[in-house]
Amino acid sequence: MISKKVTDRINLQIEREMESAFLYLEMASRMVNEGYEGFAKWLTIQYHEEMFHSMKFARFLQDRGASFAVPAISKQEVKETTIKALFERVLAHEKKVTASINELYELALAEKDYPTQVLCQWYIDEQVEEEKNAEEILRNLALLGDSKQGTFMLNIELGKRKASIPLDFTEIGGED
Ligand code: OFO
Repeated sequence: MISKKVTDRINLQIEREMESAFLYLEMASRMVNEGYEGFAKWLTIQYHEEMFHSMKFARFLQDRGASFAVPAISKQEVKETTIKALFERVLAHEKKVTASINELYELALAEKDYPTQVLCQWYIDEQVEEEKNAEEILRNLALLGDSKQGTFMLNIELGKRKASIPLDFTEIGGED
């Protein structure tokens, strides 16, 4: 039986994952307005990934007989004026999410909740990937400097990103 403490903390994590989703959707919308369809595509896929992260937690709660509370997500403001600043925010945000996942893992350890510990390991791996992706984009942007042509080429490159997760949440199994 999952404890109320762990259930509440997972629900909080679901809220944070959905906030991430809405942040990236807002950023994607900004990129479309500025004509950068490739950056927008990358960020839109990131939105779907974050919704997947949320729903994977939700399904886990449901599989363990607990309920998931659909959070009210406030609008995520994006005031960054350059692509570099935008992706610096992505990286800073992912670092915060990593800390939040680690905190959940520590709670699962303290509560001797083994299934939540195993689930958290999936997210711990995922956060390594999330931070690496943002760092890679920032490294590329640093190499390009002020080159508009280079930035446009990176935009084309990132536009090739494909979703690696099921977009239909009912396909999320409790077994993965
Ligand atoms: Fe869910 O990994 Fe980003 O926030």
